[in-house]
Amino acid sequence: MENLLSEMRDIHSKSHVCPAPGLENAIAVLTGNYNNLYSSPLQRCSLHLDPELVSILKTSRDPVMLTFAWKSWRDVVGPPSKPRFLRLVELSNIAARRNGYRDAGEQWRVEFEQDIAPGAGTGLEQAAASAWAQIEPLYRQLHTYVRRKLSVRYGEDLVRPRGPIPAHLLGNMWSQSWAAVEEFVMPYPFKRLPDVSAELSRQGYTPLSLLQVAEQWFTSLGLPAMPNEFWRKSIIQKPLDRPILCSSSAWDFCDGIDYRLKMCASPTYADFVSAHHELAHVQYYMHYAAQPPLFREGANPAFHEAVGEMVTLTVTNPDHLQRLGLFAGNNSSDEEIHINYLMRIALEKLAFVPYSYIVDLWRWKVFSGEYSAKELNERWWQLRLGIQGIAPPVRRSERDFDIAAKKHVVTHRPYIGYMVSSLLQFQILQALCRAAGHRGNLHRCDLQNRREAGKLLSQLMSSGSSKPWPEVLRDLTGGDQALLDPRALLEYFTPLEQWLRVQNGREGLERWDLNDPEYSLPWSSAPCVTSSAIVSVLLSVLLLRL
Ligand code: X8Z
Ligand code: ZN
Repeated sequence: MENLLSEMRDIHSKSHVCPAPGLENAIAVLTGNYNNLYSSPLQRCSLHLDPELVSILKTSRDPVMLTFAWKSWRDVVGPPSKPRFLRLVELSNIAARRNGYRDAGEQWRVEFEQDIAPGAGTGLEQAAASAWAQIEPLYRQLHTYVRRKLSVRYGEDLVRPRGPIPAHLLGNMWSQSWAAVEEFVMPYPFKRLPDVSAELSRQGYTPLSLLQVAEQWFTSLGLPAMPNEFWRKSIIQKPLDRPILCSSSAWDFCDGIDYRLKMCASPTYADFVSAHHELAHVQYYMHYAAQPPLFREGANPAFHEAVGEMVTLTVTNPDHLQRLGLFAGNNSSDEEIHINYLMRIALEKLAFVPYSYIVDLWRWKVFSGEYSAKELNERWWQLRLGIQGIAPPVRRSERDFDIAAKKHVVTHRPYIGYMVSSLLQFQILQALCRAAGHRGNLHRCDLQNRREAGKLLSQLMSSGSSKPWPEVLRDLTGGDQALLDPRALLEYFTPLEQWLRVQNGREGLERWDLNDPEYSLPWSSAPCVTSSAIVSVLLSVLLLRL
């Protein structure tokens, strides 16, 4: 297993592609990578997933370029990963069965303590399906609206008015976050959301002052400041003397003193968000430090991320940004600004829910044998279409293995925790805002200085994984919520949902179905071909008779 994992990790991190003929200049401009223009043929093929291909997907608006980046990444990683992945599934299942589980999917799900006992049930599967059923109507409203705007931008031939959205047009390699197409879909384009990056730069923020603002948010709730050790040993800006991997992370050295951050902070909105998120992880570490080592974790695998994301939800709202002086010259009480803000959050977090569901739904069914090795890609695209409403930009077959485009799949890391956390962050936010006595819409809840909320958050984090998560949730919410309870998320987005329903108007637009020729994409017209083939055979028979 370790060998297979290491081979797949290498395929993922080392694969690179060559610019398609005719796109070299445009790619150089988009990615800032000029190797492909001036180097030897070998060096020319230097487009990696990150940063080049990811950034093409994010910034290009040319469907040919987008198709190139989307397809070429899948071409290089899919086929070599497939046999290795299949063998990994076999071995994982053998190991799981020796441990008394039906298959590796069940072993993964047990981490969430929803299944009653090994081999006894699939509680998490049911909980996820039921949560998705409740969120789907809201998601379809967002999908319908975004599709219409993309249809205006790219034309109805490419984005069918009643069809799925082509996967390469959503600004993300996996169509998991739609934040990069914000410019096409802002409800009130003239009511601009705060340009936090510009303000941070203008006001001369440094990596240190950015982190201090985040620290101050926690201390204002009565939570502890970062210890001296943290400030002494963390990396908060990109070192000049050596290369490092810049993705942000927070570290617990498990001695009750040493906590560190690794981040290449710069004065941008993304890093403002990330600083709060990472410090939330450190707060969690500090709070459960008194627990025995086994319990120094989140209450279940989704809690750590959920707490971090909850903090980013409350610190990005326009009221809070105005309080920090990062929303210059605008009136944060304008309702239209808040609809814009809700759209921004929906593109990031609501669009992500079905994606975070299907990655493991697919893997659970592969582990259990419900999906056979002969239909892996077809089944993946059935979920992509049926649940996400996304279609591939070019025809796919079983020679492709598109799910391998995602790192968590080839590194064999469970993904359902991201779905749980997508819902849980709203549950935690709702509970803290209630404790803080917040009235009115949930998306306008600003927790700064709310010590009652801080106390509750402290309590949640201090128990680590020493209590079953339902107890932790009960203590937090006062009783009536389950894991994967979407009510708080739905409450949060209510004003946007009402707005979307008015915009989308006509009934039935929220549908997509590749079996219906009216909705189908140019290359996926099997039903039309079949029916026209039948018609032509009938006509020939008729003509012959005549
Ligand atoms: O993998 C991550 C984090 C590390 S836990 C960067 N995320 C998922 C992804 O990138 O697919 C965060 C959002 C979902
Ligand atoms: Zn995190």
